Amino acid sequence: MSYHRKLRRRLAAALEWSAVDKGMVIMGLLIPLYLQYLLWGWYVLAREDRDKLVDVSFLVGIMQMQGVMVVLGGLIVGAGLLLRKRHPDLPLFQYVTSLFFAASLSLTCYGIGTMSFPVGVALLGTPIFGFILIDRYAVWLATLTGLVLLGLLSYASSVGLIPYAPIVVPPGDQASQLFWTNSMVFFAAPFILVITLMADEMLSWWREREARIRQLSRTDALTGLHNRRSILDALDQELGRAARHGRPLSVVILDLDHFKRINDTWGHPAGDQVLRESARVLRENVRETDQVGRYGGEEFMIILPDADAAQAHAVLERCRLKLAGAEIITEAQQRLQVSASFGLVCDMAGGQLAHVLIHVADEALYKAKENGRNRIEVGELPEAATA
Ligand code: GH3
Ligand code: MG
Ligand code: MG
Repeated sequence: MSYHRKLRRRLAAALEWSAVDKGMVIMGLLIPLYLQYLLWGWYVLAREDRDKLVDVSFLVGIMQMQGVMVVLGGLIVGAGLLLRKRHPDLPLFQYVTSLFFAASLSLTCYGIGTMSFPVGVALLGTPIFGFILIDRYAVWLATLTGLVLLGLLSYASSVGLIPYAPIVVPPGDQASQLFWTNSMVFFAAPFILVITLMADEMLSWWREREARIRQLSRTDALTGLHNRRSILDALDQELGRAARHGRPLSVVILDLDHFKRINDTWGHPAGDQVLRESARVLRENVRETDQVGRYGGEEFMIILPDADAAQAHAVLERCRLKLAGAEIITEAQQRLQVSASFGLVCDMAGGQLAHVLIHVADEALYKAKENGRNRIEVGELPEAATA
């Protein structure tokens, strides 16, 4: 398995993690974020032109607050480590961590302006991330809290109660403009990267899983053929196509002969193997465009598009002979043989209803059984239906 697929599997597994572990993921993302901001702060403080770029006293104040957030975050992580063992499914932990995430980030973001690019990215992106991973009510609560806080801060600065973006010294020259553009990208980048990657991986994984589930829901587990639902869907589709193009369509129901005897004599697992082998023989002896399904216990349906009765009969005769001639060796090294009886019906111009065709094929199958089994009988469509 490629490294990428492994990573996707691991990320997908995170969906099944306990509530506390999911909360820990949030803290695992938040704390490095604060360290990133602190690093930025130290870098700016170390610059000679810092007074042209930032309001140093506000920056130091915000950095102190971020330091406090890291310590608080550490305490929450400590609590998580304790809870993980004893109450791994405590939903409260997700609420606490996501609220802490939203509230502390909103306050921190105030420094660079509540209407800035990183705030927009975080406000839109984090709930997406949250909805994928954690309890949706926790995400709603955190998002609304963040919105209210940002709204209050914006309002307070718009009426002059507090300054807007107090860290930022309005860019005077090109160099400080560039500095602030780069800084905003630097603040937004982790959100963009993590959220885009996470969304891509999760959605790809869901698409893969959906395709797998759809495949499973249409496949018979024992034989790998279409299951009953799927072969009946295929019949409806092929009937529609035959009617549109005025082409013939043949339908066959076949039933293994004396199958109960095989089960009774050799056991159910041997019976299962006979079913698997029969399915393989049928699949290998029809055309690529024909469809084979397991219609019932030991009954199969074959749909042969574009085949009139004579052509279908030829295909089925080959299937019948191959099946009767096959020697099936069971796991216990018993050699078994099986035959089948076939009921065929052909709709010459594709205007029939599925249930009519099935009924006629069933009757032909019954006749094949009556006439000695291991044979093909062709059913006649009722007069009204052929008209
Ligand atoms: P006939 O020639 O008239 O069709 O006789 P038969 O014995 O084949 O017919 P019957 O309908 O009496 O028996 C069908 C048997 O198929 C009964 C059931 O136990 C068996 N069967 C159905 N599904 C499965 C399966 O998935 N595995 C196995 N091993 N047996 C199955
Ligand atoms: Mg049978
Ligand atoms: Mg049967």
